[in-house]
Amino acid sequence: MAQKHMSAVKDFMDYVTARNPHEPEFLSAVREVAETVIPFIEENPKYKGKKIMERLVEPERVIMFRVPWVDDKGEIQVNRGYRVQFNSAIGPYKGGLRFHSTVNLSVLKFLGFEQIFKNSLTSLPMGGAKGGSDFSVRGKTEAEIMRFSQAFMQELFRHIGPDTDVPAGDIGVGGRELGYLFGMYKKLKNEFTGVLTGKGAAWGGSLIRPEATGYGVVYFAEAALNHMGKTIKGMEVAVSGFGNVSWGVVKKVNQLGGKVVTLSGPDGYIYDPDGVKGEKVDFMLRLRASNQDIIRPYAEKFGVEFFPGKKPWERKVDLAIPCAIQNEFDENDARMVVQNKVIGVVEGANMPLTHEAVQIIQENRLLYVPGKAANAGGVAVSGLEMSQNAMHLQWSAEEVDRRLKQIMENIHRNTLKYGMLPDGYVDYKKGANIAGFIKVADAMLAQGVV
Ligand code: 2IT
Repeated sequence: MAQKHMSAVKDFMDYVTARNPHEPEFLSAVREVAETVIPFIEENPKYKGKKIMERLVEPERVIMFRVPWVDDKGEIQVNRGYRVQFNSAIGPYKGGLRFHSTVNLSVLKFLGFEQIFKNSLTSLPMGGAKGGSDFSVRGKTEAEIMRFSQAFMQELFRHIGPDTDVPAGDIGVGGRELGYLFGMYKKLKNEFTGVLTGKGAAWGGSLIRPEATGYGVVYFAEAALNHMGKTIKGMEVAVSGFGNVSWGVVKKVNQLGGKVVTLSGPDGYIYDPDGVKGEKVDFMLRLRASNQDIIRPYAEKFGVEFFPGKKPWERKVDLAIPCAIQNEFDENDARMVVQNKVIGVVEGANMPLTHEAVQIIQENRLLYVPGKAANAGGVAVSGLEMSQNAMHLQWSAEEVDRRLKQIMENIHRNTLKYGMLPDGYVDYKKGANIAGFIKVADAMLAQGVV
């Protein structure tokens, strides 16, 4: 980076840090974008001097609310609810809800900020948002999850709507939770509308939405591998997590002839040399529904090795796809992956790699694809669900999958356009940030200072 650009990035980061001093996750998401987008702005008179980045880092609105509910023992519980409505320049606010113990304002601002660029990349008209609560489904009963979800929607409902803000799922919010959230919204508003995506197929949901995030990750990985003259067919893949994203990745890797040999939880990882396939894939869904948040039962049921407290990145594989949570993959993991001659790392989760890990991977010229490009298939099919809801019809699974594949290949082309470096290496981070930025920035400039 040129010296003048470096100091522009530093000045901007000092400004953002001073305004958001206690938000490390948010600051690191902003830094990832600023380092690639500020030099681009500096070189483009159209964007220079318009304070676009200063406007972008300020959410249009943050809603924080009390979520009181009664547990099975009759005790009153209090959680905190949030919706960060970050940017609506290119469409209604859109982004998931996360129910997890680590949720706080910084985490949701990081996710909402990422969502602006991700949604822009899909080419569909969706602004950026994120929400959730510090509630964890771990150890909760079905009835407790229902009461909490209802209590959460009792406040959120007045801030969302099919043309205003359309939430979906994320960690801890799957089909079950979305059902309870949708039921309460419908009761309060007396309206059956497409206010949430990821709905069940029988009540307004899109086919393939549950699979979409993971399928999209693998479509993107395949496009990037093809660009290198390779294919995922025959490859061994290390995956972390065992939730929605991992599940979709496993299914699509299998379909394309690859093999996923690891899954993980907060308790460690399993190594399955035969590959996660057949009934093992369905078992992932049962593990998720058990609300225990551990992977060990997989090893016990299928007689494979379990490595307590370890991460899958120590395995010698062809490709690594972290699908669990932010910052799960650090610089030591990056060094291990480089040493093991892994082809690259494709992010299934949102920012699973730390800043230092990304640097090491890219410096060593390994393939690196950021989540905002690779996992955009989830929100893309959410966008397709909104279209189907607006038209009051439902496309076939084949139709949705075909459109998803097309969207991911389109994102790949677009990121390639801005990410190709003079030495032929593709900086997908740079490509995704700039391609995502341009559409939002153009819309903001057109709409004036609002
Ligand atoms: O991180 C994400 O892109 C999501 N959790 C999905 C958001 C959505 O609105 O489908």
